[in-house]
Amino acid sequence: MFADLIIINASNIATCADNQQGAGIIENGYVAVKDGRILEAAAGSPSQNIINSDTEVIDAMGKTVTPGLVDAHTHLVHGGSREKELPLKLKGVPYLEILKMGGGILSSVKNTRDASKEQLKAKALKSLNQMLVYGTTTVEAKSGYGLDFDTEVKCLEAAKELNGEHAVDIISTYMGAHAIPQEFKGDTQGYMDFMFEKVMPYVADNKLAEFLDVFCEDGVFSPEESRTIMQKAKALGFKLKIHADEIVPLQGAELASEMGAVSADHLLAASDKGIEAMAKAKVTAVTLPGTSFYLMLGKYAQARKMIDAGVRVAIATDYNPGTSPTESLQTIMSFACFGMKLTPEEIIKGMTLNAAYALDRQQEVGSIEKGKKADLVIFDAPNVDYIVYHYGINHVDTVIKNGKIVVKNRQIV
Ligand code: IZC
Ligand code: ZN
Repeated sequence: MFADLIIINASNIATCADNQQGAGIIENGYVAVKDGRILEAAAGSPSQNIINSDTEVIDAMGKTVTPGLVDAHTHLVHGGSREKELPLKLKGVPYLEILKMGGGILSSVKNTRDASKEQLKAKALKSLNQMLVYGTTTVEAKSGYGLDFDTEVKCLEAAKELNGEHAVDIISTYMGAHAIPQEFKGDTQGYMDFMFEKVMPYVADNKLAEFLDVFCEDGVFSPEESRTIMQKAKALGFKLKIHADEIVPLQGAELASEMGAVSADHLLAASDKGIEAMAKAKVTAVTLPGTSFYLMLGKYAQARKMIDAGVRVAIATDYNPGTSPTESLQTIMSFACFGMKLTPEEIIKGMTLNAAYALDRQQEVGSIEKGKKADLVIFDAPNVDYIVYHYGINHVDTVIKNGKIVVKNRQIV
């Protein structure tokens, strides 16, 4: 069998295979691709038996190959931006205080309701292009800036259409439980009933989202309310995610474990018991160190403790207009390293295989192993450590999606 494409002479290949230590590094090797899938990856040179005149050969001398990056937590589709809140933030007004004043998420809700689907798609498309150029080939996208029926559906449809139109694969999450909209102010139960009766069945029936996520936080949804929402979601066939223990410790990690969530995200204030429960229930931790930085919280999720406890730790951007306005997982690598003290190999695995686990896509993407999707990034860096060490710039040279070159010399082709 002849390969369609082979990357040769790669100085490092981070396979991120599950059974390997660290990022499963192969030195001086090649990766062969056939029919959009990984054919083989190994040290040395490929056998001439898999190369013919139709095989495209890329020389990656001095470069590093990783799986396509997987961004397991973003709020991709939204209207507007929140740079006007910077002075408030700098004055020290807390995030949850700005939300209480009708700003924060609720100001993004207004902008999202005011935008047409085409406008939302155009804005999200720009972000998807940025992501791709920075090496992301799979992204999770939450709704949650509409809250009313029409706008939630508009945002989920926008994500679904973009998934069909753009190289980046989009996995959708319904997050109506992101805030209580102004029209239900003081009536959280009323808003929950509205979601249960009107929105969730429609989203499930029309396959607009695979996951459901809840913002379990002081002043947003209590642990009891979050549990009820998750139970309803489960009954409708949604897989579960939860914004857990982001700011105030509310035993969100324990709740995620009890409910069998696929992931629990944020976890800055997770308890030791919660971390143990996650290990036992095999809930993937999605850490979002860019958000810790941006909220100036002065602390990060205890990723080392989680890894030592046997929790699978993913790392994502949390791309959103309020607490992490960046599409770049490479930027987040710096915070994961210097904030959470993770090693570059742990970081790469956290943004590939472990992130795939957080999206229940571990069979399809996240590692360079025979049969998986040929989603690959060639970084202009001699090793994985260098990508993290030399921070603040884009090291991507080439991105391959489903076996096809989609970014070359940092440009979308
Ligand atoms: O828009 O503030 N934490 N949701 C929960 C967010 C941050 C996004 C936002
Ligand atoms: Zn989030």
